[in-house]
Amino acid sequence: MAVKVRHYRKFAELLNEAEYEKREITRITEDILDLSVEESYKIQKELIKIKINSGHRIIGSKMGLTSQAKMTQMNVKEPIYGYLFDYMFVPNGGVVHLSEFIHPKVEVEIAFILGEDLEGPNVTRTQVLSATKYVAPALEIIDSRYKDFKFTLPDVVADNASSSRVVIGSTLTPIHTLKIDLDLIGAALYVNGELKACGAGAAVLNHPANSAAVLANMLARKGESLKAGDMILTGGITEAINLTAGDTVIGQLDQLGDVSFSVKE
Ligand code: OOG
Ligand code: MG
Repeated sequence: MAVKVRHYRKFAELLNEAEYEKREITRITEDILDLSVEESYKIQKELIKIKINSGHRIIGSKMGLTSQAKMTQMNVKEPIYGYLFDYMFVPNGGVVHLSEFIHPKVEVEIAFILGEDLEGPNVTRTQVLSATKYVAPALEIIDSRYKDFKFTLPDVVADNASSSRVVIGSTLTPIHTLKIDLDLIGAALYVNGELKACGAGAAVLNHPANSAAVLANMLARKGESLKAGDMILTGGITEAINLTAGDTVIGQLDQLGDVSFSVKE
């Protein structure tokens, strides 16, 4: 049974309410067993419309499930994208409260800020690198609206790729000043001074610029494109780490610097 068009809105409303009320819901694919990825992006689109209609503004986009560590952790095999909104922004060194979330996790990522438009199809990593103005260290807080943080690919697409909060480091590094290429950049994630996960930029589709290229090419299939000034999160380099009250989280990336936040009750 395919999803009837009128149902996209219903599932989008359910996901939005779950985020707003911080309450888990059952997976859409428990209701609609054969929900396709294409249909799930239509639900995501309705969800984005609901947020825009309630006065929120898009501040960037994100790729998800771009590393083997993330794909293995979530048992999902294809990259996905979603959108970041103004209410998700947490200043570097800021505080979040556990009460804002259902079951949050954190990931260390590399963010790109474009200096030129990027329009697919066939965008390459080289084109991404020449269109990028700055790169920055980022921490993404993801918070699936689904019970026990478990989902299939279409479920997580519909849920705006689990987007919840984003922290960007205070230093934006002009990409042409990098002395080591982004695939060789080391990334370490510390919680309360303890190393929880580490990896290198290459974990993200061999090079984080490939992730932005995949995004541009996925958007092109929908007649959309990336614009100068856009921020893109390229995806978790390592597996995501659960957050608890009292945590101070620091992401450290070679050349790009640090990014941090803390979690209170
Ligand atoms: C989906 C979002 C994944 C990433 O960086 O891989 C993501 C999830 O794992 O809940 O943001
Ligand atoms: Mg992420």
